[in-house]
Amino acid sequence: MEVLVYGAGALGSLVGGLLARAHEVTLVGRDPHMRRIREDGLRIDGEVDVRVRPRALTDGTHRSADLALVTTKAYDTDAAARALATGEYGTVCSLQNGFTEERLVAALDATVLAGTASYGARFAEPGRVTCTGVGEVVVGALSGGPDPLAGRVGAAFDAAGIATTVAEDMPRRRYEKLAVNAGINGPSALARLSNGATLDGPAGDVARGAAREAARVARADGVDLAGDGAVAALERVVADTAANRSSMCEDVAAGRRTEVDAIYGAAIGRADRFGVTVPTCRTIASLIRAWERGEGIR
Ligand code: KPL
Repeated sequence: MEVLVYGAGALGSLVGGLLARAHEVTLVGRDPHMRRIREDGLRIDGEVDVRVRPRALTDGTHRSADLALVTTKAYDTDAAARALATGEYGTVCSLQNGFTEERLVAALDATVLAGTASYGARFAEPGRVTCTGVGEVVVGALSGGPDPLAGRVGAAFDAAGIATTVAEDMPRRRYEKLAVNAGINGPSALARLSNGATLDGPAGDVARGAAREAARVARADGVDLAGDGAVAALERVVADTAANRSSMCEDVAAGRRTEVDAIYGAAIGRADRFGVTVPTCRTIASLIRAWERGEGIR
C-alpha cells in the first residue's frame, strides 16, 4: 500500500517508520529531520529497533496515495487538509489528539476514518525517534459501525507488525481518548508531572474530575461512556505510559503552543452545546491559555 504520513513529528515518524517495513511510505515534515532522513534514512530505537528509508518531503508536493495518515498537531489540521485537498487520497485517517476529524471531513472528498495510536514516541534528533512504549492502533468509521476501508487500513498496519484493532465503536473511543487527554495533558503540563505521577495527590483529583466531565459530555452527545469507565481508561493509560511525559507537558517545557483548544476547547464547546457543566476542564483551559499568553504564544 502507498501511505502518506502528513506530520512527521515523533509519533508520525514512528508510525510511518514502522509502516515502511511493509509499505511504500512518504513522510511530510520539517527540516532538518526530513533532510537527515533523505540522507541517512530514519532510525527508530528504544523499544523497537528499525532503520528504514521512507521518502521525506517538506511540503505537500506529494499528490496521491492509498492512505493519508494525519499526524500533525491538532492546530495544524486545517493546513494539512488544504494540502491533502490538492491530491488524491483513497482514505484519510487521523491519529491526532482532539476532535480533528470533522475539519478533515469538511475539507476533503475522501473517506475520513478516526484513529488512535497509543505508542509512546519521543523525538531524539533529526533522523532519529525513540519508541518509549509499544502500544496499538485503533481505526474505524467516524460515526461507528463496520467500514471496509477501516478493515483494509487495519490489515495494512497489521502487515507492518503494528497491532491494530478495527473498531465499530469509534464515537465512544474518541470520547474515551478525549477523557484521557483531558485527565492527563493539562494537569501534567501545569504541575510538570510525568504521566505516571499525574494521578497522585492533588493533581489526581483534577485529572479524574476532568475525565469524568468529558464522559458527561459524551453521554449528553448520545455516547455511552460512564464516568467510572473514563476514569478506568485514564488509569490504564497512566499505568501504560507512566515513564512518559504527555505531549502538553513537553510543549509547555519547550515553550511551544499546546493543543488546549483541540482537547479542552472541544470538551467545553460540546458541553456548551449540550448544556453540560465542565468546570474542571474550563479551569485547566484558562490556566493553559494564560500560560500561552504569558509566553506570547496567543
Ligand atoms: O495522547 C497523549 C499525549 O501525551 O498527548 C497521552 C495519551 C496522554 C499519552 O501521553
